[in-house]
Amino acid sequence: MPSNATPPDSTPPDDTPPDATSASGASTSVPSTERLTITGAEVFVTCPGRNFVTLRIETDEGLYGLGDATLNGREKAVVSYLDEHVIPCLVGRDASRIEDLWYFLYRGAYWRRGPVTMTAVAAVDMALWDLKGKALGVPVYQLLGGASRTGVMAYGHASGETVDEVVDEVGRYLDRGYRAVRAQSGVPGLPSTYGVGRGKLFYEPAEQGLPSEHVWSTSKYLDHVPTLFRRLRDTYGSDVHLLHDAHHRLTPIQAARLGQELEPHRLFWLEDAVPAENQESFRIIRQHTTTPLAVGEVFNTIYDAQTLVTEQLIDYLRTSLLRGGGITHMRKVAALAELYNVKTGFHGATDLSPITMAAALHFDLWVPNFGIQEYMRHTEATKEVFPHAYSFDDGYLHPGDAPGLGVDYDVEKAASYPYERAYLPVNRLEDGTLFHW
Ligand code: EZ4
Ligand code: CO
Repeated sequence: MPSNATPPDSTPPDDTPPDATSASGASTSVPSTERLTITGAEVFVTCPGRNFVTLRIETDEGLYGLGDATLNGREKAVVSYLDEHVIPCLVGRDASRIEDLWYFLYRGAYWRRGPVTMTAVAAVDMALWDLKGKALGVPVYQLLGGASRTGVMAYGHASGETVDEVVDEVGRYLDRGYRAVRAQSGVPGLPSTYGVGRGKLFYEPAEQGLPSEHVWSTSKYLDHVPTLFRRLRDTYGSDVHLLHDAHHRLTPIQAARLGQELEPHRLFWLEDAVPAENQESFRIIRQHTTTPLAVGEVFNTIYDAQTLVTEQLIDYLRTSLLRGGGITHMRKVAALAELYNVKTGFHGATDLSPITMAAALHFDLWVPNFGIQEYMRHTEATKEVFPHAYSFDDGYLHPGDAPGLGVDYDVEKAASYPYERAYLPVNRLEDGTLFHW
């Protein structure tokens, strides 16, 4: 071992020994959760309809914790990051020290942030919260501070090639009890549109094989969207929450125009109006429209949202636990957002596994500034591979009361669905220019 290496189980020098005597002379007994030594960890890849990467951390107590490590279209990069660079460092460490391990992986890497790194960090973090809940015999939402609500409002995805199809599909969600529905439609004059599903009540963004290509016209899109929401309001009235995702394709001033034109239809939110690398873009949109704004499914850390939150440029932050470094980091992000009246609205597409969904639901049930939870149903095969305690009833999700996250991973069933290369599509303008999503 090199001379500057610290043994994994060493106690930091400033730790107070458990038998220390206080200044008053009384003996202070510092309660401590028992040490839970990590004995090993394994990464699994399965494709029950789509690819998922799962981290399982094992301990000397025989308990294991599960974390989601799926990065849509870049799955193997995270597998390698975990196998080669994270797992060797975990073995022998104390799984009960979640915060310390988070900083070990974040600060210790030197190369901070980025989707691959932060997905790997999130996978470890989820697995450690799962382990702590199991070790203490409580669901994770109890560890966070307990339930702030009785259920987690979810929104579903309605889509169709035509406005008529979308209207019918929104109706199907309302029949199932949903209070909130995202609506996306094909655009007249464009052969295909991302976000328009291939099946009823189910939508999967990635496609097997190499990336397919869509053709995009912002002007055709902008002319069409207000028509869709006028029809939806005329049909279903004002009670249902309606949401829409622009997938980062507009300029700030185009987003401002769309926001204005949608104001009469009172959207719950307009999502990803512009690419958000440039947080200042939202100042322009905000100056022009009262349509609520949501962004953040591609963010990795608090720094991606700092300006947006502290200048109150958005209403909902969509960074999922999976992209944002897990529960440990996202609760700091949520606390900052709470100060500025920004609510959560976690990403919950099918490319986040049931482990992320479970972790999100524990977080959502607790977090004071909860807004809404995206919920795209997984395939039946996915549910078999990941048996879970969470449930949907009458528009609301609940994480259940199983200890930890309440999700398992059936290694044998998973093995019957081997990895298949899959990608999100790419998007080109009518003249062939490669465009934003
Ligand atoms: O494009 O999850 O709001 N949901 C979305 C998703 C994302 C995919 C990317 O992997 O925008 O469909
Ligand atoms: Co989105």
